[in-house]
Amino acid sequence: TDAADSHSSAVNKEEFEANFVNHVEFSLARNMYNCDELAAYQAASQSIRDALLLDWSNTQQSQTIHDGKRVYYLSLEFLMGRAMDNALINLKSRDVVDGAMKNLGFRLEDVLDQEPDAGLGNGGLGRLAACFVDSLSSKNYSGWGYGLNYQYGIFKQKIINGYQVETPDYWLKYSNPWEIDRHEIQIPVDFYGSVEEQFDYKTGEVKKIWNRGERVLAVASDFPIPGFNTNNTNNLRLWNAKPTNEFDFNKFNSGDYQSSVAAQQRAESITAVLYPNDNFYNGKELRLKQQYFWVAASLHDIVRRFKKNHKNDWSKFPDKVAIQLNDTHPTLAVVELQRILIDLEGLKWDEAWDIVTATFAYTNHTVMAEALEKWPVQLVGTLLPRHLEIIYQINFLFLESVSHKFPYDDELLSKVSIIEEGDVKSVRMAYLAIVGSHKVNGVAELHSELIKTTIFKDFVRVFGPDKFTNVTNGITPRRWLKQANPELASLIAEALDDPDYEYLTNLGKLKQLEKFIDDKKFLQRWNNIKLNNKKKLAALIKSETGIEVDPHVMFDIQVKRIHEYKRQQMNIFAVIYRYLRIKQLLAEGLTVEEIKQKHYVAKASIFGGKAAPGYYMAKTIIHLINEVAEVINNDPEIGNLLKVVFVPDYNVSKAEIICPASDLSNHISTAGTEASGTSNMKFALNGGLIIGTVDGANVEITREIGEDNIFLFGNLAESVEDIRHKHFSEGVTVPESLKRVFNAIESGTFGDSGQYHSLVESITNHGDYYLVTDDFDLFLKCHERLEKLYGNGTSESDSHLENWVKKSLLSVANMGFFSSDRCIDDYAENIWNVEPTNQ
Ligand code: DL6
Repeated sequence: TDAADSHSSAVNKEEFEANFVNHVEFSLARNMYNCDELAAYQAASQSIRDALLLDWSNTQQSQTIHDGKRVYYLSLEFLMGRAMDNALINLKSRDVVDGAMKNLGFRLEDVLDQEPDAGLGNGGLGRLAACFVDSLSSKNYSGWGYGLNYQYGIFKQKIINGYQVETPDYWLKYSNPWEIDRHEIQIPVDFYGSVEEQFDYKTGEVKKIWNRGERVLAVASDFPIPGFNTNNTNNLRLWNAKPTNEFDFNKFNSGDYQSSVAAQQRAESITAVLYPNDNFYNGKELRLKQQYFWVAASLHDIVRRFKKNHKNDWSKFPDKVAIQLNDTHPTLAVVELQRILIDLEGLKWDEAWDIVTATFAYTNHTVMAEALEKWPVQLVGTLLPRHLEIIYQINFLFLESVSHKFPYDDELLSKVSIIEEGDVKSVRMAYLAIVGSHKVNGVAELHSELIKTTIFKDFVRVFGPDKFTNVTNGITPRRWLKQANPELASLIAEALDDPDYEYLTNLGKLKQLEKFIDDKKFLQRWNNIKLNNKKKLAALIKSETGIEVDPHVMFDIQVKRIHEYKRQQMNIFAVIYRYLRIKQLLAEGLTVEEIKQKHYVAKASIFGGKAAPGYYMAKTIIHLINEVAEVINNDPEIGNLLKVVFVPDYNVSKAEIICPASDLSNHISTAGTEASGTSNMKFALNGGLIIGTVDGANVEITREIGEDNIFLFGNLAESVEDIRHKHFSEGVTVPESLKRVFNAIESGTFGDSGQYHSLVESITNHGDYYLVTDDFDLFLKCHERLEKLYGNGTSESDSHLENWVKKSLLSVANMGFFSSDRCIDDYAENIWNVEPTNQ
């Protein structure tokens, strides 16, 4: 089915084999007799990369000649995962390379397994960026990503004695065959120094001169991003920080050669490591340096490219350039472009500002207060003195316009001011991003409504509602269906009579699957694929943890970053409750079989996810899960009725095995806290059902697939504030069910209870901010309901097909909306004003 004709660079078997041998001998300086799997991976990826480069350079050339508008997606995180399998799929060359590798004496699967994940992101935000660059290429847009080439990506998580231990992820250990080092692209980036005023006698104006302090170089590494079924191959440009050749001559002359070199080496620390926080602002100076380094380099690159074609015709800039700010991390780009235009290019403030605001748009990914960036004025002023002045000027003019529109409303002025007064005067980055952009979007309908009524409500008054819009997130079906679940993707291709997998760029076609709803044979094939995927996950679990899970039991999965708002604690409390009940039923004389018949289906509760290294509560939750697993998995009475697993080091490659293997997955955040979620989409697209709260994109998933095909529970976002208030004024009421759980924890059933005190007390004594007590029984009830539908025991029974597998089929059939291709079209039409190029 690898119809490769639509790719000029599709891999040809003989050429690939010859190229492979050539790379083994001349790039790796080895020979075929001592070529191990790692070398085979490197030679194979270099051969595939050679093929990609043809499309890549043709694309860049034709985009330059065409001179259309280009989109630049600025993201501090691109959680790409592995590249080789994805490239083979998008080039439609997987079968060819599979055959070639066999001829060369290798199994493609083993070779693919050698590739380290490019873990340049924390979670949803970074993975979204990765899906977006895939869709930009696949939908024939001219679009580049800009980010940082961290030497250390997200840490590797080990579980030792039940605790998370972080180890560094030096993913570039064996060099990276997918990156093209552009040593010739070096952009100087300056920090510190001071601002000087110079009077220009000719114009009578005062010019601001930034006398820089430290300078570092931004050196580009490029990653070709192939599209599916098209030659369009965009570029992801990631910057590396390098020292300049300047020596600190004072130190050098005074004989302190060592420290002068050390200072130079410090430059590289800017891109050394990804900050491992998800949904949390931690205010480190090096992080602010990373942000400026990245946006300065990217903007100078963009401006240079613009000037090549358009010289100083600045009014055209927004017709040629759209820049999307992925969260507030790149907000300094707004200030930097204004600085370039007024200080370096000599434009007047207003003319420059119109260009800036027409160019930028901003995506918000969270309403959580602790995630919103607020950089201390003092820090910004020291690191970037000229930028701070410009921020003050932006704020001054903005507040002036607000007071024109709303005279005498001082309260409003202080509410919308970009500068927050207080003990630590700071720059509210989200406000700066709003003021500097022409559009602001949230990432799911509920979230986009919430930002308008909570954190940004005053800005809706100031700018009117039209500036605020929604683009519901999506995922790329190339990676999250074809690559992760080849068997299901192939069954769908067969069912849709679509041997070329065109549906992968037209995901609405999945709807046609509905006609198989009463086809028992089809449902059985569907269900067998699920079973095979569960077997693969069971094998992964066995190899990673030693725990044996029976693939015939229900797989109930929650994998995502560990966060109190995502409520893994509620899930593990429910597991404990179930265990206590089972023990009670056994004590009353029931057998395991009887319990399965009458009470509980046999299941494995599978968890995974990283906790930020400094997030104590999240680490406590991981520890509790592991201790509960230890007790339950070693209880000889329980059999396969209940197993608990924590899969260590959850990452993109593991998600590709885990998402296709769920019967049920958990998306159970406190209503109003999860902006969108994207793993909910990955699980549903792979035929797993969802248990979830009315939060984030669960709302739209429900609308698309139908409320009969999803299990929703819990208090709604609109009640959350009132409930919190009630907790505060009347205290928290712990339901009986949860009391039993807390008693078990406190009596030491899962090890020293002292280690869980803060977790339990955050609920019982500190206001239960995430509403665990309010949603716990609803969660249990919802489980009862869904387990009846799942059927007792085996997953092959007729009732299981009728009540469960049909829902699985209907979910997949209606998930077309959640392709990231749809998001990109939406952004293109409503925010960027760009059209696809002709291919
Ligand atoms: O939009 C992508 C992703 C959403 O799916 C998640 O719901 C949301 O939590 C996440 N937000 C962040 C915000 N962090 N910062 N900074 O990661 O975005």
